Amino acid sequence: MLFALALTAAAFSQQASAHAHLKSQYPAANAHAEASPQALTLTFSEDIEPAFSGVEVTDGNQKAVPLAKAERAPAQHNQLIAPLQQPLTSGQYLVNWHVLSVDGHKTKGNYTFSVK
Ligand SMILES: [Cu+2]
Repeated sequence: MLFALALTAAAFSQQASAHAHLKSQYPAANAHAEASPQALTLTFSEDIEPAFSGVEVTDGNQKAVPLAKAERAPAQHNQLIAPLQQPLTSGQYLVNWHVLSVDGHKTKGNYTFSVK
């Protein structure tokens, strides 16, 4: 009984201190995409607040790539989707993301991918 309670408490405190870390993304980090994606999709370890979360992309010349405002996926609150306003041309891209997780913690990071 005590053991079970201790386990529950441990699981709960781990949950409470978890931040939104980037779990997976499309196109994948370091991927060489065959063609331009229609949107960037970032999936986090925790649910996020879309109003305080965003994605910026720059090309190989550090020029900003036009993106529509990133939205949280309607049925998956840990997923951020940033539609591209025009197809990406061949080259290397840097993705900078920042999110506010529902527990109130901010996290950010970046990764690159390229389009053939
Ligand atoms: Cu947190």
